[in-house]
Amino acid sequence: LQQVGVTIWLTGLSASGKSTLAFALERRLLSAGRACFTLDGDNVRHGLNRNLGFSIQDRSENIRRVAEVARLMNEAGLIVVVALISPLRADRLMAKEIIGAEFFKEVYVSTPLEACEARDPKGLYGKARAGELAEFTGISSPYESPSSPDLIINTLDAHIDDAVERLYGLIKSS
Ligand code: GGZ
Repeated sequence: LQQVGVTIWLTGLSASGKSTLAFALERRLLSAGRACFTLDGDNVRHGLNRNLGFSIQDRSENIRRVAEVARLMNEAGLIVVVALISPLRADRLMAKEIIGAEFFKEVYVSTPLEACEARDPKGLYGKARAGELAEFTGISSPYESPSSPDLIINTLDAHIDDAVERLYGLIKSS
């Protein structure tokens, strides 16, 4: 069994479905006997990155640290699934450079803002619209969509199992 550590980097808005896809892909990989680990923004921000907020600078540092951890895990042979909003092209490019272009697959979870806002599972969009939450991605902080991602998943028209198979295909072809 070939064990090459690659990083699947999911970028997209809050509530776009990144975490759901990441953990579903992790289950798929583990059941295929592949060692993998998911680095999810919401989780990492409770530990390693608990001192970081949502300014442009702090997001950049969040992304840098996660990319460095992903690289270490790749070196150890793990497949890493990253789920971070990672809103700016420059920061995603930095992540690609840290991890190494050949081990980095960029996936755009392209669920539109209106759909993410309608879902609003944590009420964050509501708070952002009410002015109670500053620098919220898509409302009061920018999101730059990827110009040439390796894969695009729109959770509005993709079934989760199909999306996971497409993600799995990215790993098999690497
Ligand atoms: C964006 C925020 C914010 C602001 C809190 N902007 O959907 P969630 O709730 O569960 O996950 C989001 C998470 C975003 O963290 P990331 O580390 O992925 O962001 S970045 O890559 O930009 O550094 C969201 C919650 O944190 N959250 N405040 N102002 N998302």
